[in-house]
Amino acid sequence: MEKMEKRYELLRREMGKIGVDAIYVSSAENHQYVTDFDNPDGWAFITMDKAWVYADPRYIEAARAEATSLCKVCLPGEPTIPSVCAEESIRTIGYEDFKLTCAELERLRKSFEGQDIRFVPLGGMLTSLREFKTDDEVASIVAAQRIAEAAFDHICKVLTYDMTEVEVAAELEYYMKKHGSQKPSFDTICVSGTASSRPHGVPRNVKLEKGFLTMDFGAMVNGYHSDMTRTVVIGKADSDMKRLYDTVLKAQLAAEAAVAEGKKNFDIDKIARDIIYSAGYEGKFGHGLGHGVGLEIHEEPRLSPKTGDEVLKAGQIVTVEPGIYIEGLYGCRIEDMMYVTETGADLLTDCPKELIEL
Ligand SMILES: [Mn+2]
Repeated sequence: MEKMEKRYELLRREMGKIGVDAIYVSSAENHQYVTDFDNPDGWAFITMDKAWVYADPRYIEAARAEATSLCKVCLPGEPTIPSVCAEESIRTIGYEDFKLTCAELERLRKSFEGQDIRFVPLGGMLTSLREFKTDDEVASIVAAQRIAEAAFDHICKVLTYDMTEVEVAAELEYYMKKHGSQKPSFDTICVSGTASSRPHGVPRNVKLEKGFLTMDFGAMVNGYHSDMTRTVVIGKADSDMKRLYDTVLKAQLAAEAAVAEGKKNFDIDKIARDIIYSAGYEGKFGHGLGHGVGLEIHEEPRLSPKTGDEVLKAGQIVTVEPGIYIEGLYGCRIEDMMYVTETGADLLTDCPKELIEL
C-alpha cells in the first residue's frame, strides 16, 4: 500500500475513535504529515473520504506538484470550508488545540455563521501517529544525520583557536547546507568554556574559550530533522574535566543499552540520572534524557522523570542526551538518536564519542 494511503487509513481510524467528521490542519509539521507538502502558510481539510489542501497563489504550483494525490489542491475559498461541510454533512471538526491560535479558531468558527458545527480539540492525536516512523521517514532522518556527522568531522579538522562560537556554528551550518541539508534543524548551539554550562546557550561573538566546547546541531532532509551533540575540548582536559566527561559518557552508554520496546521511558531516564547523581553531580543534570525527532525537532515521546507509566514502542525514534552542567565552570552533553525495535534499538548516530582534544 502506498505510504499516504496507509497514513490516511490510520488517520481516519483515529478520527473515528474521537468522533470527528473532519479535521482542520494548519501547523507546518502536521500539514506536511497529512498532505506530503510543506506549506508554512496553508491548511488542509480532511474528511472520512475526501481531502483538500488549500494553498494561496505563492504556493499553489508547488502544492499541485508535491501534495499527495489523495488531496484535492485548491485556492483558499474555492471551495470554502463551510460549503464543503454543508455538501458533505460535516457536523464535527477536529482542530489542533496545541497549535491553532485562539484568533484562528475564532475566525474558523465565525466562517460557519448559521451552520451547526461542533469543534473538537484533537489533543495528541496527530503527534501520537507521528511517533511511529515508517521506513522512508527513518531513511530521511538517517540521511540528515549522516550530513551532520560529516559536518562534525569537518569542524574538527578546520577549527582554529581564533574562531568565534558564531563562526563555528556558521561553519557547521554552511557545511550541512552545502552537503544536502535543507536548513539547520534548529538554531545551532555552540558554547565554549564557561558558557558550556548553558545547555541551550546561544553562540557568542567571542573567540573560543579553552575548555569544553559543546556543539548541538542537526540537518534536515525531506522535512525530517536530525539531532546530535558532541562535546570536545579546546586545549587539554584536566582530570576533573575527564571525570565529568566519562560520567556523561557512561550514563549515555548505559541508557542506550537499555532502550527497547516495553521499557518505561521513566526508567531509561533514571538509568542515566542515577549514574550522574551517584558520581557526585546531584542536581547538575537539569533536563530530560531525550525526546522524539521527526517532522519536529522535539516531539513525542519523551524520556524524562515526568513520563509516568509510558513505555517505549517499536517504531519510535528517541534521542539519548545526558549532560552535566556546573554553573560558572563548564558543562558537557553527548547526544545520539536511536530507533526503537521489538528486540532493542538501532543506534542511528555513527560518530565517535571518546574525548577529543583539539
Ligand atoms: Mn536533542
